[in-house]
Amino acid sequence: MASPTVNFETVTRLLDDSISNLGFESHPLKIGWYNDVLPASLRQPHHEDTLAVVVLSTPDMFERAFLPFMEKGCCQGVSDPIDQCVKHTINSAISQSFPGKKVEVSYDYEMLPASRKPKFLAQTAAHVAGAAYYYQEADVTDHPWGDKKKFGVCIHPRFGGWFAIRALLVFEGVQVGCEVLQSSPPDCVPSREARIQLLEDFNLRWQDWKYRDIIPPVQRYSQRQRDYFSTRPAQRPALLQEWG
Ligand code: GSH
Repeated sequence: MASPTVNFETVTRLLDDSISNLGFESHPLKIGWYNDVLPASLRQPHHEDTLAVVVLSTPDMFERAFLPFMEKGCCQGVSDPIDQCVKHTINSAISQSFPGKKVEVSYDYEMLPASRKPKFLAQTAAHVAGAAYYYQEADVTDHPWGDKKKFGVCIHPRFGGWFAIRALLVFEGVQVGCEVLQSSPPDCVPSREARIQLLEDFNLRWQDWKYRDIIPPVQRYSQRQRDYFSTRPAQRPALLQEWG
């Protein structure tokens, strides 16, 4: 059977057939949209018309992909089981959905060896793909923080802050025409006051999860998932064992 044509319209449908029931979402973009907002040193080394996809994990990822992955016992003793699970899920989806296609995958935790810079800027990619608005200091008029830097944060229109950006897939050699128009991510935190609240909650007390509720989400992480991520990585295997 001939493999289906990969283009801007079909790419996320093909991918979602494999990963949406495991708690992942995919959003297409053109490399040019990403490169246009970044300085040369941070751009992706691909033609501006190249097709790419940003992959997010939603609250379901933990119960639908991670716990079953751990139950198979293939990650005993590794220090990065979440990253391994995400990598395994995305690699399997690529081989299943795009057999024979060259897809370069960068994960959120990967650094470039020479510069030690991240392989891609996850929040920028999610924003330009229209997946989640990246709220930054510059989005707050007359911000009250002087020269105390505040890190920005992405908010998803359905999950608020209850999601994570996991990977950028670049479909080398697949070019997107100029008929594809970029959509802005929904601006779900439009007021100055709420943006101040968001950036302060994220920068000063991210561990209490409150910034994630800046909009009412359709779903949050389960108590089990919160307990897992609130536990230090070294103590997480004991927690998994306790859960049986
Ligand atoms: N590298 C470790 C592993 O692979 O198990 C730790 C992974 C980890 O805790 N990642 C965080 C995460 O997934 C940071 S991206 N958090 C979910 C969230 O913050 O929503």
